[in-house]
Amino acid sequence: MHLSAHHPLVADRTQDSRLVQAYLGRRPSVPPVWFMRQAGRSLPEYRALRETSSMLDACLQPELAAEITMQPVRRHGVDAAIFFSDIVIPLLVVGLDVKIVAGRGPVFASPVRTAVDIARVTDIDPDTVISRGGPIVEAVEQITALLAQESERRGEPLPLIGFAGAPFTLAAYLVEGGPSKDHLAARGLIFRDPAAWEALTGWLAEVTGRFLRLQLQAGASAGQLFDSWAGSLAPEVYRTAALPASRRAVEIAREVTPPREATIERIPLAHFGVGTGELLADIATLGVDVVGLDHRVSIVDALMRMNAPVAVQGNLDPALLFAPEPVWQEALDRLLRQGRAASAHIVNLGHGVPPETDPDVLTAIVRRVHEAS
Ligand code: 1CP
Repeated sequence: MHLSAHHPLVADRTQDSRLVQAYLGRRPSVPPVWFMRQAGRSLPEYRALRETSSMLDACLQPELAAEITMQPVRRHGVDAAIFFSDIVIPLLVVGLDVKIVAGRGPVFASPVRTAVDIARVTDIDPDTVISRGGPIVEAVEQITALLAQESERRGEPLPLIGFAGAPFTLAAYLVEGGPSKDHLAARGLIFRDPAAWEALTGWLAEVTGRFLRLQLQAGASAGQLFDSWAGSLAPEVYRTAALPASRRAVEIAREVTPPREATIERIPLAHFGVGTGELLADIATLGVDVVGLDHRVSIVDALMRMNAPVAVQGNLDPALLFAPEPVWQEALDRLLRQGRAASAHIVNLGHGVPPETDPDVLTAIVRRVHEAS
């Protein structure tokens, strides 16, 4: 496969970045910080760019996606960019009818509920995500070029994080047909028709794993699997109905082929889900380098539950973004102290940036993390 000049496996430009060092479990002198959903509605410059195109159109216009990806990097001084896309993009790319409804989220024209619906979807060749993935590859190449320019200004390398949705979370949207509080239709299918469920999540693993691998092959320096809604599963259900497909997606993402001159040993992968406190021992068996935590579990408890050599990422409560400065400062300082118990700690929120956030608070958090050390 074609590798751009800015590819981490070619030039190793980002190998020494704070983020990649921490993702590989080597504690940099200054902990890296980025925010889930750092690009998006909290930024007036994002709202201005998005005025003329729909969310999903913006994701498939390389120049626009690249510009939106760069906005929070330039504004906040975060240590990484995260690809501006969405977890449902690979499903759109392979031909499913999905829209992002403002204020709600992804909505599918036809929910996938019966064995017949599932067969219709799993008939699609997962390689379609690669053959039609031109706009994704192009966007990643543009972003890595822009990051190289920004790195020169800052005097330090800046990596791009690629991402994909985990099979369970994608199935939760597909089976429900849209966002849901309790994911009851999806969780019901697990018990009602385990074979159909396995076929669906198995196919999703092939598609979403390829979507992530495509970004890594095009130049992203790290990847994150978002299993946002896994926390709605009992641990024994997670273990049998979600974990195997996530493991397969990770395996596919790890198939990136390094060129002969590469010196980096691997492209690090992270995992994140909301409310995963009870699942951490299982998540630790996925073989990712980094485990993201939401704010409901402390880093110290998480490390005990995982008992594995992983870096941790998180987990400032997003509600603190609305607190007086001394309140979030104290919580952040406590988080930084806790992070020292891990092999490495990447500062992030416990979930995405709320759209109502004052962006100056995010900039102030980045400054404090960088100055605290
Ligand atoms: O009009 C808009 O601006 C739509 C809002 C929006 C944005 C900015 C959506 C719809 N997706 C995105 C981009 C997006 N989606 C990113 C951007 C990169 C960044 O972080 O800066 C990322 C990483 C995602 C991934 C994503 N989409 C997840 C996993 C992360 C998480 O927050 O848990 C999930 C669950 C989605 C589904 C989705 N897409 C959009 C919304 C509003 C939702 C959530 C709906 C729900 O609550 O179920």
